Amino acid sequence: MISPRTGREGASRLPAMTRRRTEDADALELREWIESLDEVRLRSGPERVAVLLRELQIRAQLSGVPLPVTAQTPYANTISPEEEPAYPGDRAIERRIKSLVRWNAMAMVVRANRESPGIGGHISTYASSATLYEVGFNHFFRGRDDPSGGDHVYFQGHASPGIYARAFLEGRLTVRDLENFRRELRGGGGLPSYPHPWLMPEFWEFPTVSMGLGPILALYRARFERYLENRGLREPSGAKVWCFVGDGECDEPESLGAISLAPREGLENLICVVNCNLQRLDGPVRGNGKIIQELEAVFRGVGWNVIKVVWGGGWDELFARDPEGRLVRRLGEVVDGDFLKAHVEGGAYLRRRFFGEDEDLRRLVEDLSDDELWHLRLGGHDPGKVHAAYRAAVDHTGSPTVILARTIKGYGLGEAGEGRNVTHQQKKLNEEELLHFRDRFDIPIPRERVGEAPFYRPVEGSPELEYLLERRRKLGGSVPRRRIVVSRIPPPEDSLFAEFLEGTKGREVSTTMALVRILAKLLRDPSTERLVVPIVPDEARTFGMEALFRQCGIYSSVGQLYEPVDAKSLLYYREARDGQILEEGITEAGAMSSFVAAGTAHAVHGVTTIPIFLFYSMFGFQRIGDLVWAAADSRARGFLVGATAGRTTLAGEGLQHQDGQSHLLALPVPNLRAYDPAYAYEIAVVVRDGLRRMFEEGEDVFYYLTVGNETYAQPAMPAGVEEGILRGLYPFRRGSGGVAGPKVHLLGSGSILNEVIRAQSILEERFGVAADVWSATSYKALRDDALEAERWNRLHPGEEERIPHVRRSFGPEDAVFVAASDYVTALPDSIARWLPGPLVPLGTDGFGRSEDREALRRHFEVDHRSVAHAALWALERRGAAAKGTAQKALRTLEIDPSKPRRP
Ligand SMILES: Cc1ncc(C[n+]2csc(CCOP(=O)(O)OP(=O)(O)O)c2C)c(N)n1
Ligand SMILES: [Mg+2]
Repeated sequence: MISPRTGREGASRLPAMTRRRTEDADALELREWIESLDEVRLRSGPERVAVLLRELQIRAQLSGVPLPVTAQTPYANTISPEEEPAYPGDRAIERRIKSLVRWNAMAMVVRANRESPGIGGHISTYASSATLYEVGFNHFFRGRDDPSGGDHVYFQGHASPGIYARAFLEGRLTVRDLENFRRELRGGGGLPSYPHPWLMPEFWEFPTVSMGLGPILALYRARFERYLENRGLREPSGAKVWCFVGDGECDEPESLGAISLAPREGLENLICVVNCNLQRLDGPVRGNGKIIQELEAVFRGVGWNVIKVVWGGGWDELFARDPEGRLVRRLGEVVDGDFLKAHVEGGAYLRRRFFGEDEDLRRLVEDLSDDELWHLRLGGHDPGKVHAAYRAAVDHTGSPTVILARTIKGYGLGEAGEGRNVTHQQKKLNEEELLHFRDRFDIPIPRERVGEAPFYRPVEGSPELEYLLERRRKLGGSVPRRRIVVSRIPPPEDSLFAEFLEGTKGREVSTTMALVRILAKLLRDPSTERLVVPIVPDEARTFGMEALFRQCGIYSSVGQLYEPVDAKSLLYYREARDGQILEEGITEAGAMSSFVAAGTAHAVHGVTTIPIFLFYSMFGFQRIGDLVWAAADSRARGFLVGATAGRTTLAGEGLQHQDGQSHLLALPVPNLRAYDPAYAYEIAVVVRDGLRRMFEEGEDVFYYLTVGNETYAQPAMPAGVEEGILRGLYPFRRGSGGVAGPKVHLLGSGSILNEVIRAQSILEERFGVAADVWSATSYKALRDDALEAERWNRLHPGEEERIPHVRRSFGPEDAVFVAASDYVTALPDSIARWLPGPLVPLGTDGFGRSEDREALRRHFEVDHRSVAHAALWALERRGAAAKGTAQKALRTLEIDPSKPRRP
């Protein structure tokens, strides 16, 4: 290094010097630099020092000096041209392949929209990322047959036409498939708009299109892979998780909110590629700023290895001819909005706007024509640069890598939308635009046919197909591919559940305690002990799970580097490399992402695991509903457990905490089985059934159970009710005394069943009314079953009618119904039309309150008095009780009718 004052070469360049003299020289040199700095500061102020340091930083980076981590580096490529490895493939043939993929991807969307205007689809996202994907397909993404078991690639959802188009060239999809893009319901099938394992279970692995979910799911997937390895459930494989993300997508909290986990866990198996086309749907991502610089700071700040791929090879020479770094500096000043404008305006504008204000810069590009200047490629469109970045990312150790690749949205569309604000929505190209596209990418389609936008696949045996198939063979087969390794887990012995069926003989326990006990036993049962993955977002003590810390340990990739404060206690906070519990901290989204990773491990990692995710029920479906939807789409299996559930069962916590709606939010999730169990035996029956269906029979369903923290004596299971428990309704206790007139049926769920049982006694003892009590374990199950039967009957009018479980449960006699639960009234209402009599639904609509259970149940009118009164009112309306009965009962039951309904 040259000293700024003496101009002398630094000691590090003089190997012949003795150690002592080298140290002296180093010290002297350092002193001189510091004195220079001080001098400048005194003479010209701190601002000038900052300017000089920035200049030096640019100089250092351009000459290949690795700099210590700082938030931002100059607006230049991280990898210098000298560091780029030679390209391992045939660039010309790869370009031809890529061009064909581009064409077919575009043609799919154009043709779909010609035939069905408004059917949608995206051309411009893939157009911007084609090189990012093709370099991956030809050189990096390993398929399932690779010894690693394959990489896990999360494709940007809107790039799916490109992924289909490549699968078409690989011979995995047919012309008909492509013709039926976004026409899934057509005969012969079609292709879904976006990656959905539910719809293409042998193709897509990961749903990504709800922005932000791909990144967080990928991140926790990478961590889960480590978990499997550290626990000895899978051999370390070296497989990578590749996550392709949009730059606009990075604004979703899920995209960046969890990124600090990855460096903390040293997830070198995670590579995130951000397609920085500087645009989102409506316009620029950061018109007034620089998204690449912003993302660099965010990722680098938490310890990611950041590789910027901003400029293509054509720029290298310009930078080389500008050792002062004027060009990098200027490009660092230009805001993204200006870059976008320059791309649309062309070379003359670019020259004037970026190079025109500085004599040296003008000279730097004077031997380039406007057109040449304009066509200098960006980094994300240069396979050499992209390859170098991927190579560096794959070889990097110790931390995750993010590649920030600068691209152009709608690349190749020209006037039809390249880089324009409307490009995201561009779905139609006219003949002229198609011709332009054909010519730009040399697609061998004759002029007279271009207007039809025909799909193009070279003949079998052509060099392009041979090359592409050979590359994929070498890399372990096609990607994406979802492949299930069948591994059936035999269910635990029935004896595991026996104690729960017997009841607690008067001892008061909560359903949460019962569930945690089942979990603890599964963690000891030979068939499930290693495979259960308990997941909690910092709530284990709330649910009484702390004994599990000791029993099976909390997973930590580094073990436990400290002595826990409670080391001497029996239940100390034990972290271990092979710990089993995923204690995620306060992130329901992260915990849910772990649930998805564990619940799909059979299809992604070749190991079946059984996730049991316990969360504060209010912060489940309400907060992370979209991740639940993605879990469903992913065909994840496992148990979601909403603990401290129920608007009135969770006392004291008030409006934000008391959950009275999660079962309603669970209602639309098609493959979810949701239960609101009242007693320990109901939980045992549901969990046993879930284990059988999901892990023995391999059904793609998952379960949701709510459990409460109210303690009460758990009764023994009545005989013969298992099927009813699973189907959603069974008779818990019949009323005594045969009274003439309509039958009274009282339905109760969860802890509110106890109120209903009390109401039964009140009705009998104080009003002489006999009522049957039913436990309604799942309105969702009842409704799904009834809808199914109803539909069948509608479509098979001549045949014997199917009778849904809810209807079959009750006799043909005249009856009235009261249904009470700790959830909103919409739930029981959802089955009302299959009941053979009028229903009075009682529920907890409205905001919760900080109060005790008794007051809460009175407030929401789901207490025993309200249930009894509702039954009397229903009877009176039916003409089966004397006029005035309900009015009188208000007084007897101490119900204040003037109490306002306060949401
Ligand atoms: C959660 C969510 N919100 C909104 C959308 C609608 N949407 C689809 S694509 C898009 C813009 C994407 O921009 P970017 O992430 O930059 O991707 P690009 O197409 O530019 O590569 C939006 C807003 C969505 N899919 N998901
Ligand atoms: Mg974008």
